[in-house]
Amino acid sequence: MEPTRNRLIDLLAENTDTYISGQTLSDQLEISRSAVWKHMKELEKDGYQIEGKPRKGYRIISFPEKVSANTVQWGLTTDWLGTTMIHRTTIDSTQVLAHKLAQEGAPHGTVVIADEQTNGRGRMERPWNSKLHKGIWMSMVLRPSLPPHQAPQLTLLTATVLADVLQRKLNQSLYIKWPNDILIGNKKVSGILTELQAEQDRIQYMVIGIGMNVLHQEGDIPEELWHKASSLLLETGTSIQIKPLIQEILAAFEPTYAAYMKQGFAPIKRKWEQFGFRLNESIHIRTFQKEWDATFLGIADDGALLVTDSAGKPEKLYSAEIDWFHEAD
Ligand code: BTX
Repeated sequence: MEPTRNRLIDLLAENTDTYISGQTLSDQLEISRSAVWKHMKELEKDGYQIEGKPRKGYRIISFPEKVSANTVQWGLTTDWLGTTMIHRTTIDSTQVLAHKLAQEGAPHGTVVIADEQTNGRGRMERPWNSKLHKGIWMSMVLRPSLPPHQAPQLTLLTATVLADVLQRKLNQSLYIKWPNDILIGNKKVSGILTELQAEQDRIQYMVIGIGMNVLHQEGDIPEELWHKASSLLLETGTSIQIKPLIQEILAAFEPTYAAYMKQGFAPIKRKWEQFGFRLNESIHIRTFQKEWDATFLGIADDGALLVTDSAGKPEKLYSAEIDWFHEAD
């Protein structure tokens, strides 16, 4: 957020029980009184309720729940993630805008958030339902100095961050279904889409998209997804506010990413396996050549799925059709 506006909110927030004069604000922020007034009008548009009294000054009455770049950035505890933030009420896909901004040179840590996506996408161009004000629809631009083959590790890292944040908030068991779904019970509440612009040996930038169903009630989920999708509200009975949840995810992502860049993938792999759906259980696998019942052993250092082959030896899988719910006889 613009630093002046952030400081203005800080000043108002420190003085909620008293009025603070326009002159004091103008002195402290080193801007003119008309500039103070303009900032107030912008804050009101974001849903801050500010009372202005002649000869007394300004007092903040309520802080918005509304999501905007200002409201998310105020109180955000990150150093670089979300310092550049773009919010749209409606967008085709936050991935599309994030790619465009990245190509135009947007800095590492740029975040794009929308209240609604009209053309949200999952992997392999599958559609991602993104209903207005019901969930988190967000993309992060990252510029890691990594070779492209390590990119899948960042998908798994993101999944551990989401699982950790949700577990802290919900006190409910949840799972990560390889590679990128967060499940509560057997239903998907969140998905991650990692896209990459890379040269042969270097990532130029990545866009990590996070979709999370937060406040959907039954009618908000399309009928064709009822059997596999749900929301935090439907699964836990708790209405979680979207703005603080975004802030928590960003605040948890930043140090996890920093630790990964320093220490590598091993801690992430351990964490991922704590949440791994069907770990050490039987799953059914189909590839072009064959199909077999396997035991899910975990994930390999490069993010591949580790299963037993038909002879019972460990095998890495990068893509296959997996029947996760298969019960061995
Ligand atoms: P995925 O390919 O693993 O999952 C897509 C599949 O999930 C769909 O084919 C459908 O069956 C199901 N699905 C669709 N919408 C939902 C939903 N809201 N909840 C649960 N299941 C659903 C997962 O892809 C990656 C999703 C990333 C979405 C984010 S939102 C912000 C960013 N912008 C964007 O366009 N995509 C990402």
